[in-house]
Amino acid sequence: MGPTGAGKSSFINTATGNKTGVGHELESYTSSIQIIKLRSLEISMHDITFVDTPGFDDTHKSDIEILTMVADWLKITYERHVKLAGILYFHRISDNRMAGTPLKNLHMFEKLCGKNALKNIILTTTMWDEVEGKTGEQREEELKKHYWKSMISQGSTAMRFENTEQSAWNIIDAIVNSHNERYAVELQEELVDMKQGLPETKAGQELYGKLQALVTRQHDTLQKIRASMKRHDDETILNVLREEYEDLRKQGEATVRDMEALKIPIGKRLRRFFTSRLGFLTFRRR
Ligand SMILES: Nc1nc2c(ncn2[C@@H]2O[C@H](COP(=O)(O)OP(=O)(O)OP(=O)(O)O)[C@@H](O)[C@H]2O)c(=O)[nH]1
Ligand SMILES: [Mg+2]
Repeated sequence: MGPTGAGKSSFINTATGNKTGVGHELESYTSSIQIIKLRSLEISMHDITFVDTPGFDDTHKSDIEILTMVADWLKITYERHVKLAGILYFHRISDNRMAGTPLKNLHMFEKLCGKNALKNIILTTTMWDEVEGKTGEQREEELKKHYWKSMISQGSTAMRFENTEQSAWNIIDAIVNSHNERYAVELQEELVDMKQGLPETKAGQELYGKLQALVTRQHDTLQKIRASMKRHDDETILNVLREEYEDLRKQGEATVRDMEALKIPIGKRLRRFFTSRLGFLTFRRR
């Protein structure tokens, strides 16, 4: 698992010698859960099943759609008594800051895993060839000291993927050879054992909180744009503001749809604000 473009599919391809499923555009690539099976003795002594997931912040799918997809797969496999041997969580060491997408992804991932499964997680850094000098090591230290600290203290391990077959297998072997007990991820227990709906789970709640905050932020920004549109008469500025406004309004609409899909209550006032074109038309008339 991990953000879009972190190198999840590339890792599996490098390990298995497969050539498919890697993205080369700026857009996210893997759009559904992919299963890649490796029979014992092909490369390893064990039967290994790789599960490739689409990253959050996909260009085509909303976070809700991705979480629903991952949750469905985790639920079905757990109902069949299959537990994951380990989870690799991918992070690009070439990312120069830990904000927005990578951070949001990590929070969601932690919620989805829960405590027990953290022991079988390898925080895998990629894109080492994209960083120069000591930059990679410094970022790795920063991740271990700060963002990954609690996961590592609860048993997760950090490893580097150096984009070679050998390096991929060092990481896989760390899981296969550890003989750690297999744990259900918390989301599986919540969905199956506790019979919770996705919105009630910790991962669902994490997304819920994010959506609420997003709607409020969009609402505030739109209000500000509205006010400045009323003040400025310059056509160029107005056009820029109109574009920004329209962009936000579309995002707002999509967020409202996501919240409805999760059956999250959203205030009537906010729903009307995003779904009606009234506000926009009012500016046009000026
Ligand atoms: N330079 C460099 N490029 C890499 C490395 N690993 C992956 N890439 C490239 O990064 C891009 C994205 O890789 P993917 O494997 O498709 O990423 P993903 O995590 O599967 O992305 P989604 O399917 O969108 O969630 C591809 O163009 C890869 O060739 C690496 O270690 N170094
Ligand atoms: Mg992929």
